[in-house]
This record gives sequence, C-alpha cells and structure tokens, in this order.
Amino acid sequence: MLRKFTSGNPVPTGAVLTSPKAEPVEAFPLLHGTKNGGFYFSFTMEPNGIVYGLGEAPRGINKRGWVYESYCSDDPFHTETKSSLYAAHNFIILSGERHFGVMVDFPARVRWDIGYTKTDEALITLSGTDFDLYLITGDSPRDIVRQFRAAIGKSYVPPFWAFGYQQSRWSYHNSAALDSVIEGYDKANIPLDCVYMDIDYMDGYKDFTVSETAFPDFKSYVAGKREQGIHLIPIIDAGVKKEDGYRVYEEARDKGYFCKRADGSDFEGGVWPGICGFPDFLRPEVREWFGSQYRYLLDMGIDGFWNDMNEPAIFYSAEGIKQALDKAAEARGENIDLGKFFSLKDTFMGISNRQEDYSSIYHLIDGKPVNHQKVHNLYGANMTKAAGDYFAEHCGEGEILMFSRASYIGAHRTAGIWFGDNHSWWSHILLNLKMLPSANMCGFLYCGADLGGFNENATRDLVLRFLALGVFTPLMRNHAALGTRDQECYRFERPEDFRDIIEVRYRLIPYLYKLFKTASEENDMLFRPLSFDYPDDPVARECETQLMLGEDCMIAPVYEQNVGGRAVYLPEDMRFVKLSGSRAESVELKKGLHYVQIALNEVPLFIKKGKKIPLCQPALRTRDLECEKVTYI
Ligand code: MIG
Repeated sequence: MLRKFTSGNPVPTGAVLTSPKAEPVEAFPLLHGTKNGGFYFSFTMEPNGIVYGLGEAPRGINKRGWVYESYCSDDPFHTETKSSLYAAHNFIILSGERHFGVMVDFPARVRWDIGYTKTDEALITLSGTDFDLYLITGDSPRDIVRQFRAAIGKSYVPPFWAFGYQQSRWSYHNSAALDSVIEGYDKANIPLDCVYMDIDYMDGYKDFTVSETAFPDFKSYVAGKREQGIHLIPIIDAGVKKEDGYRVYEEARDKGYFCKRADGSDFEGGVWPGICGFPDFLRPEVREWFGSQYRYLLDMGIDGFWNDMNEPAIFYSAEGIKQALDKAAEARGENIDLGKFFSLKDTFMGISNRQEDYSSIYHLIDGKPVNHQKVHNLYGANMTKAAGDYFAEHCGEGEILMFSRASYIGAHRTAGIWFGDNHSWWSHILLNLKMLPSANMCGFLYCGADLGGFNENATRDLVLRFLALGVFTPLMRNHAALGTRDQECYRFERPEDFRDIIEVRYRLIPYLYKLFKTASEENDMLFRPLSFDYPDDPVARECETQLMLGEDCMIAPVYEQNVGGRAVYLPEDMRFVKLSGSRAESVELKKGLHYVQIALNEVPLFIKKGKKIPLCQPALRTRDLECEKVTYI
C-alpha cells in the first residue's frame, strides 16, 4: 500500500506519476517533527534490519552505518567517506520483521543518518518544510520496489544497439582518433558498437557545435561510421558558453532563459568553455528550447548523447575568485600563521562548486524567482528531461540513447545514468556492483560505471575484471580521463583475452535485452541483492559482493588483484558456468560456500539448478547478432 503525505507547498518535481490523495503530514506514522526550519523523521532499526536504497550513493548495498546526503555533487573522488555523489535518489526501504519504503520527494538537501549517530536509529532530515512523503508497505522489499516503481512510471528503454560494447575516452579529438579506435577494435576482432565524443569535438566547448577542423564534413563522417555499424555518441554539457555571435547563447540570453542572480541579471559561472550561462531547465519553455537544440546533431545523423556537468558543476565564478583574491591581498605582507594559512588555502580550494555560488542562483517557477538551493537536485534531471521530451516527440520510440550524470527520480523515465568519475581502483569494481540494485530500486535500469575506471592509470588485469562485471551491466562502456593510460582493449597484451570477455557480452545480449525489457515493463529490478531472494538465509542476507540477475542467475565478479578466483556463496544448488569467447564450461555446485577459479579471460555466471539460459553467436556489431539462433546453457 502506498500513502502520500504533504507538507506546505511542495515544488512539483515530476518524480511520482500516480498516487492516492495526499494526507496531511501530521498523519505520517513514523516519529517526526520540525526543527531549525526543516523537518525530520526517524525510525528504529531492528538489529537484523537492512536499509536499502539511495540509488547512486557511496558504500554498501545495506546503507546502515553511515550518513548520506542528497545533494547532486560533481565529486571525482568516490571514497567511502563521501556522503553524496552526482544523484539524489531519495528512496529507502527498511526490511526486517516489518518492511516499508519511504520516498522523500523534496529537491533540496536531505540528510540520511542511517545508524551513524545512533546505531539503531535512522534519522532523516529535510532542509525545508515543503515536501511530499510517500510511505509504502508491502510483504517484501521487492514488492515495495514494484509498488514504488509503478508510482514513478516505467523505466527508460534504450535502443538495442546500446547494449553493445562502447568505448570512450576524454578525448578522441578528431575523426582520425575515432577511426583508429574503431580500427584497433576491428583488427583485434573485438566487438564494438559505440565510440564516444568527449568535449573536444566541439568548437571551443560550445554545446551543439562541431569543430570544423576536427570534423571537416561531420555529417558524411557520421553516415560512414553508421555504415560500419558504429554509433558516435557526443557529450552535451549543461553550461552554455557566453560568447557574442554564438547563436545558442544569444538566443537563451535574449529570451531570458538563463538562471538569474538575485538582481535579475544572468548568473555566470566558469566551466570548460570559460564563462557560461546556465539554462533554467526547470522552466518548461526553456526545456523545450534546449531539447530542440539537439536537432542540430540529430540532423547530422547522431542518435545518442550523454549529458554531463549537470549537477551543475561550476568550476568558478567571478565572485568566488574575487573573494579568494581579496583574501590573498589582505594576507599580503602579514605574518601568516597556521590558521590564516589554512583559511587561505581552503578559500582557494573551495572556489569550485562553491555553496555561495549555488545560493546566488535563481530559477523561475510559475513566474516567481526560487533560490537554487531549494531545487538543486532537479537541475540535471530537467536538462535530461529537456532532451528526452524532445526525442519522445520527434524521434521514434527507443531510437535515441540518452544518459545523464546528475539525476533525480523521475529522470529514469527518459534516460539512463552513468556513475560518473570513478577511479581505476579495484575497490571500484565492488562500488559499481553495489550501486546496481540500489539504482534499479529507484527506477534507473540503464546504467553502468566507467569500466576500467576513469581517473588514474588502469592495469590490464583491472580492465579485464571490470569488464567481466560490465558484461552484465546494461551500459557497458570503457571510459578514461584525460592524461591517463590508454585503456582501449586492443592496447594491452593479448587482446584476445579482452575479446573473450566482450564476446560473452554479445552472446548474452538477446537474454540480457529481454531481461531488461521485462524489468522495465514489470517495474522490476534487473539486479537484486541476495537478501531479496533469500531473506531467511543469514549468509545471503549479508552478501555485498554478489547479485541476483533476473530470475535464474547470480553474478559474482572477481574484484581483487593477483587472485585466480574468489569465494562465492551459493544460496541454493547452482551451476557455475565459466564463459569465455565461444567456450562455456559448467559444473554443478551445492548450496554453500565455495572458492571458484576464474581466469582473467573468463566471465563467471551462476545459474540455478534446472534452469537454462540462451546464448547466441558473437558478432562484431549488435546489428549482426542472430538473436533467434540460440543454444541453451
Ligand atoms: O570536468 O568531459 O564525468 O566522463 O570525460 C570533467 C570531460 C568533465 C566529467 C565526466 C567525464 C568526462 C569529463 N567531464
């Protein structure tokens, strides 16, 4: 059962589509109250109770024992001590003797103290009093997820080819660089469907432009790639470069479409292009206008995009720089003691994504100025909605690949997400795994992390192990940051090992695609924690390194270096299948704990006893897959 409770005058977020008539917040059954201009509610967690949810967030599948914050943040260090990442997915489930889910539909900052201050208490604090709360009760966490997902609407389904393998890097600067990546893959016979265009394809980092020097005849270039079966996926950034003569900027400025300062002037912040205006995506007319800008690239033959920097990320503002410089000027000639030194240092370090900048931004909602902090978590979601709504109206269903960095629940209907700037760290394989079921709970089915890791240098074995998890994630994209070691598969020794892994993905695509569609249609999850399926099994309940996939499978990737396998817990009798290229070896294992050997070119998969799954023949492109011709393993 789903109940809705309203307090004050909530900003419409578009997250929930169907709900019963709202009750006053006083009727909300959990302990609650107001404090310091905000609202809080709390509940006691039984010793064995698990708290799931929060989508894209740091730490475990079980969120107990930490404090999280919903505040979309551009933070490229996903360490376990962080509280926020790029998204705000305000949905949790408590599962113990009783089960209930709570969605906090409130787009400003929310703090989730889940047993951090008091081990057995969850205390959720909203930084305001205008919000909707949804309370969902059900027989099991999965039942609660289904009810919640029914209320928030069907998940986005990308084009079929978006299940192919994708290669990205910041940046393949021009057509020659992109060609050499495609050639590298083709020569090594490694399947590939998409290649990414990061910010350098643009003319001066200006959205909806393509550099003429890098791509002299972009339209025919795109067409040529499409003939080869390759999709090019350009990035779109939230900030629009301030430049006279740049049509997109001038249009937005003249129509008054940028976010404002308190005095009504356009807010300006520095990102890649230098000083930018930030379209006020919260306004329907601005979304319509911004969405229509994608036309320029659609007309070039482009059919996929990734929206970046939409938390929004702000590297600097004139105000922030002035504040720091003033402080430095004041300090000149002074005897700088420790306190002054750190204060100076912090001021400079704090120029990017500075709270005062966010606080100085205003949106127009129903014609009235609203401070950005009140709606911060809706910005990226609405950038993506702008694009998604445009595609829904002007392109065929499921024709356009679209995913975003920042998101709020609701954005799952028009796009996928990627998990942002992770690291080439072994621990990030597990972080990737743990976010999958959490994101699924919140409606985000098409998602994935930067395989191989974005920041820092990757090693061959890390990329292979990362990919072996990525074989199962709907978005299977290898991406790396500027200045890091090349991590395209064909660059490493024995590229055939990489082929073995990626071929497994292509062999599984008919199956994975079907699972995906079913999950979307039935408001279900693609990945589930083991505890969802085996709530009475104490080992399964605590498992943080394996996931259920669909009804019949379990995945358990290797996530450490220099090991030839891993310990795996089987909650029931299963077949352990090692997939590698066209090989498949399978052995029956009993319920319980096992150590299984897994070579670097093998993908481990566990299939329930008596179940079989289809495999097709691999192909270099998804378009060449013969999905009907399958064998069962
Ligand atoms: O400040 O466009 O998360 O995937 O490669 C970095 C450059 C901006 C952040 C994205 C990343 C992308 C990078 N972008």
